[in-house]
Amino acid sequence: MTALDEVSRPGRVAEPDEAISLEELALAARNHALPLEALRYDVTPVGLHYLLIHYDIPDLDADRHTLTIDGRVERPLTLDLAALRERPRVTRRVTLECAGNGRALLTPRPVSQPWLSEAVGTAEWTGTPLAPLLREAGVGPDAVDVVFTGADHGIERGIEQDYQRGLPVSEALRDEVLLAYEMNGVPLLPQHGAPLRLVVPGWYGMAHVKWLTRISVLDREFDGYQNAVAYRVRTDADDPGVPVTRIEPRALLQPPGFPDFMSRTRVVRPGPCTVEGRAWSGHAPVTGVEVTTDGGATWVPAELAPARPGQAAASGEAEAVDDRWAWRRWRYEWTATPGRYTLSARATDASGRVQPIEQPWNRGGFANNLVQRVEVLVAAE
Ligand SMILES: Nc1nc2c(c(=O)[nH]1)N[C@H]1C(S)=C(S)[C@@H](COP(=O)(O)O)O[C@H]1N2
Ligand SMILES: [Mo]
Repeated sequence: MTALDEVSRPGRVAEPDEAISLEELALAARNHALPLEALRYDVTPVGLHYLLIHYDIPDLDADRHTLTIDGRVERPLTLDLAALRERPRVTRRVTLECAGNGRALLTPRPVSQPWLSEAVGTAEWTGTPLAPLLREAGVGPDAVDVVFTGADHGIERGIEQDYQRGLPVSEALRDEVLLAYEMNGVPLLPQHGAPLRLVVPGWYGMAHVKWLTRISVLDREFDGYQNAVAYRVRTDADDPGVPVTRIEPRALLQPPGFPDFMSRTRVVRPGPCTVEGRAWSGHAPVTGVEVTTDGGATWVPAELAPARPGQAAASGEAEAVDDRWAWRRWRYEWTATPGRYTLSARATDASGRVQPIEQPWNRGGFANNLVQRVEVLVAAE
């Protein structure tokens, strides 16, 4: 036992009737989700985008910030923000989702940031592609992983660390991976990684390292905490598990009608009711969304909005914005008759993955894409 262990908790799963603790509430109050009504926006307004910060937002000065590329490269590089901004500029519309989304709804509940179903958002990220920079630095033929280091520092499960994530070199060299300095056409806000973050389209949030200071190429697999200990799908504490990578398909409903303050149950008036929402997957394009209004007894296809590659950018970019990695809108016309209902939607993608209706449980509560349940009361005044 070290001194740090005294203030740091081991990973654990809640007891059967254990309520959410003040520690979990403290995390939830810092790290907010997307208000579900904000699913109405194609691009999530910056302040409504979900947030996940392991430690503290670091105190960084954009004018003095530098990025170093080193490790197994022929020519290590150090660039400031001005140099990065002079490089080719690209905007991509990308849906980000936290790997722990849905955790608090699992039984038993893994104790960590207690997300419900809405740790998601879509932004237009502007920056410069990473691959040309790595090629300029000269990635060695023996490269295995690329490690991205953030300026934030803390302790997790007794281990003091800078936030660091390794990415396989083949993923780091994908055309779509960006070093982003703007979000929705404005400089990154402090909470989203200012002045520089990584964006890895298709991957769960933990890969998109914020407050980026260093990129190091390794000739071996990165064995740092966030890859080797956290972010692994394990059935029990001794299971080495498999790494969390790409986003599993998910559909969310923009809850219809209006809510009760405490229960969040929706009240809908009898008659025609448009049930709509968004669906996404980091593996392959979404190919279908089905809706149930009877708690899962019957599923009916929703209408999926066309994928619109090349649509005009909300960020005011002259060039068309690539939205292959962004969520798609879907809708279903429901005729609501008085009664109580549980509404759900489930997404399927082109890889054949379908959202499960049984919880995909694992110890960390990762990549859980169990269908959302929205309780609705259809009642006249
Ligand atoms: N440096 C650093 N990068 C980070 C994190 C962090 O705590 N520190 N959190 C990660 C996680 S777990 C998620 S889900 C996303 C959240 O990005 P957002 O807050 O911009 O939505 O950032 C990722 N990048
Ligand atoms: Mo996350």
